[in-house]
Amino acid sequence: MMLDTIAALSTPLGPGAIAVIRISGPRAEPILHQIFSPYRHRKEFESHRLYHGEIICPKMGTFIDEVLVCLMRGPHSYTGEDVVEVFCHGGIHLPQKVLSAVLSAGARLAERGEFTRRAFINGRLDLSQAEAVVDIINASSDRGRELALRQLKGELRDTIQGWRERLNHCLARLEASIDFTEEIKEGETIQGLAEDLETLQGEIQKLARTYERGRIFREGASIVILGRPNVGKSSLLNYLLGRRRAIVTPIPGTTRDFLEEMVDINGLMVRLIDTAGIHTTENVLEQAGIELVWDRLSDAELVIFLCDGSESLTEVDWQIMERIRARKVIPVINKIDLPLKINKDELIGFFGRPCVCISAKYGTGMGELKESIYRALTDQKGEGETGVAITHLRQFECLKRALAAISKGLSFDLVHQPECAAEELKDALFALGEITGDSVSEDLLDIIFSNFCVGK
Ligand SMILES: Nc1nc2c(ncn2[C@@H]2O[C@H](COP(=O)(O)OP(=O)(O)OP(=O)(O)O)[C@@H](O)[C@H]2O)c(=O)[nH]1
Ligand SMILES: [Mg+2]
Repeated sequence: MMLDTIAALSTPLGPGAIAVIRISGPRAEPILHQIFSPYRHRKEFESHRLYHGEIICPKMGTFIDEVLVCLMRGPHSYTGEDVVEVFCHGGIHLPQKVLSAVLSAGARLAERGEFTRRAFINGRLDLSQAEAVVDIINASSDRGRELALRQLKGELRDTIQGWRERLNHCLARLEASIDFTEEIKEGETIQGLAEDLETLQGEIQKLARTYERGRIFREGASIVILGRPNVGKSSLLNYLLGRRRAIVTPIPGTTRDFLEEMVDINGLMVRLIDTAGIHTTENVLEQAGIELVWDRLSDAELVIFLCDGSESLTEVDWQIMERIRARKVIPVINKIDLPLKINKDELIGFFGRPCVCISAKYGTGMGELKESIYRALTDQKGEGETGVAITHLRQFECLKRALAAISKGLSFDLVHQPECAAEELKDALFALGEITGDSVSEDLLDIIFSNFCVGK
């Protein structure tokens, strides 16, 4: 039972037409009566209706702003408690004046994520949905937003809850076999149990494998365009960006430093990095630029290896290829508008994957390149997602722990050591419960909700 009433500004402070102040808790409605004077006299407010009127300072009785207010009585509100939202004029000064009035009428300033934390505690959201709320606010791409919305609808929660029910059933069968009686023969209740657990293990593994993709949808990815001088790296960056950001000239060694730009690739936000052409040089400035390329490469998710199709692969091309062999690479042949001299098969043979042919100057092959980038980063075609995916390291760690516990459980002789196996299944249940928040400590909640903004 939560007794205090919290309030916060739910929109960013700054110039804007409207700001929203949110109040939640048992005193939300009395506070509304104290600070709000409706233009049409009324004693009671109906839930989920907008009212027009004035905010009055509860101490001085002075007029603060003309506003709209809405009372949403619990449990039919975001937090599950009585909630009031005040829509006042935006700006820097005014919303703070309205908030001060609310606070002096008896509310306390909310902490980060406290509204959502209350929604979680009141069972309006599970923890995976609460995490999705932050992801929606922070989403920088269509795919990231789609995935967060699906998580908010409860797809991940439903999947996890289904698994917990099945695990609970397995546990019950194991426990029945521990105290088997005359009627139940030894081992009878656990027939087929190992197979059931293995099936479950397979499903959990499948979800765990979506983490890399989910993370990239949520956070985006870095892609380095790599190649020797003059192959068209900066032209490619410019084309994908849709503007002339990088200098392009026929002079090899035009790009000295690296350039980073955010680009939307089929709904995925990626950081595209144009680099200095790799070659052997005595020039200290160029050497420094080339060193930076290798630095940037270390934390990139994908490398676009660009070569010039109007020339054969050179010594330097081969040296670069050798160095990126172990990385996730898309080999790309540029300048296909010119007569081709490059031996495509050598490139395909080396990387063991198809190469994409483009003309960065004329835009040929860009659709295919974007599709390849999307697929390489997500292991999927770019036409909308199917199935649930996890997006947070925390969720991934919980799945790993559940998998380890099930494996350990299966390593026991289920007929003769059912107690040992049962202990492991309990651990697996606990780990899965941490994803939805069924089993979670206050400390963990503090960490999760500290990532929220105030007012959410
Ligand atoms: N014909 C043709 N020329 C291209 C194409 N792409 C780039 N070029 C030309 O190739 C030259 C080098 O292009 P850049 O984009 O500056 O090449 P870069 O790889 O960034 O070169 P550095 O910065 O020196 O490493 C320019 O003259 C471009 O116009 C293409 O698809 N076809
Ligand atoms: Mg360049």
